[in-house]
Amino acid sequence: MIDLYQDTEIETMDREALEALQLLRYKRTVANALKTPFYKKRLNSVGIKSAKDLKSLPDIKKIPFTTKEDLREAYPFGLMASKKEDVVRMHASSGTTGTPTVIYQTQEDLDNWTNLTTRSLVSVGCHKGDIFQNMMTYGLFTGGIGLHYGAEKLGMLVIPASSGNTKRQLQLMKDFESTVVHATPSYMLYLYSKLEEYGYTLSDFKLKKALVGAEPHSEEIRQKIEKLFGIDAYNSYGLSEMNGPSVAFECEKKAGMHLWEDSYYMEIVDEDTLKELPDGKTGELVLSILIRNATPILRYRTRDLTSIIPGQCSCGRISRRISRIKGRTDDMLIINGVNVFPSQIEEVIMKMPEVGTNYRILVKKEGLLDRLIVQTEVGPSIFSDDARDMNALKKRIIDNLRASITISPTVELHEPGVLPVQEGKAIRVVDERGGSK
Ligand code: DLL
Repeated sequence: MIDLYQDTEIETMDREALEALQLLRYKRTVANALKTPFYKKRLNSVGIKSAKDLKSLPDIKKIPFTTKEDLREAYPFGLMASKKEDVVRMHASSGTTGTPTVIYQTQEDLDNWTNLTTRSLVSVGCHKGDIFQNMMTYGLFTGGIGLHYGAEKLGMLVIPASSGNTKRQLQLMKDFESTVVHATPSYMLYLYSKLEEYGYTLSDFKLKKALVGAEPHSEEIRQKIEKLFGIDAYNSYGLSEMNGPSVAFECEKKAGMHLWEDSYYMEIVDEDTLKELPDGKTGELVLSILIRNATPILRYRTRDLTSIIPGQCSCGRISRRISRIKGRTDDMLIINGVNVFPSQIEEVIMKMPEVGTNYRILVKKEGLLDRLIVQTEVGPSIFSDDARDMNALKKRIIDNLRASITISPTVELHEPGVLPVQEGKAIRVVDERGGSK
């Protein structure tokens, strides 16, 4: 018998009990936070001198938000709340856009995180006996190592393949009969596009599920992965500041991602007014981590845009669900005054069966005007030398995009394999306008 839940008591407790647990854990986190000079100053400034000053969950709203800049300023040790000798692991963001942000974990913190990754794997029907090929990067990035321990704890056979080396990935998948893979959605599509070149067909594999995350992707991309490989694909969300993967995970119902509320306290706020938004309304996700001693982070502005899906999931889990990440507050493009999210473009083009597995959005300045260029690969059987066919397809893509984003982009069609591919997170948008966005 395969268990439906990893921890029935926690996953199906009633809301009152969950909120009591959240308050208890929030207080513990605040007590830890007060050990760091950064939070001591912040919390004291709003009258919180000890965890006891937090009498109920609404009191949390008094706490000022924490931003990425705050974490950068605290680099390298400013937010460490445990004794250095009790810390057993660190992770850091890549720091490509500035000083990296660092988080630390004690052994207990790691055990708590592992518990969540195991829970997430169970929620998508993984079990002992599965062969888990982990194609996320291992290292300072949390994607690889994060799910690794959870999968081992569940009893899956883990292949720590890490990212890249597509030829070897395919060989491992075949020879060791991988049943579950973990990768970015863009890499899953790339993997598929390489099957033929390396001499494989789908019948060589025993693959059943893909866990995809770490980058934004539309429902259309999920469906494309599912259709191409003939498998189930599940969305996984997380960020290094909150440990990494398994902050929120889809369950087998595929009806939004359960944000594990016993471990993370979530709020959705209007990104401009910072006022809390009701369920169903899209805004910025704000998270507090409730299960980490070594680096407490309170009311962190993730910059990710999502909404709380009203109502309870039919799987019976109490944790509320968030919708697919729509983009980031800093992702939005302003094209000649019109707001466009890259996700809107992806949604439109990936609905069209003629469009292949890769695309890129370019934004340029031409004189005073912005120009939006959408480059898409076309499926191998579609690409044709007949200019009339290709022009007709281009026109259909432009028409569909105009109907959604109200502007007409230039569309360029490319043969499969021409557009650049990244090993880790895909770079979908290249904005060449400099600071003039
Ligand atoms: O990407 C952690 C992770 C690893 C999640 C593996 C899932 C799977 P960071 O590198 O810190 O951590 O990047 C976090 O990536 O704030 C989102 O903007 C984006 N992101 C992560 N998962 C998703 C997702 C990892 N499922 C940032 N959908 C986040 C959309 C996602 N965006």
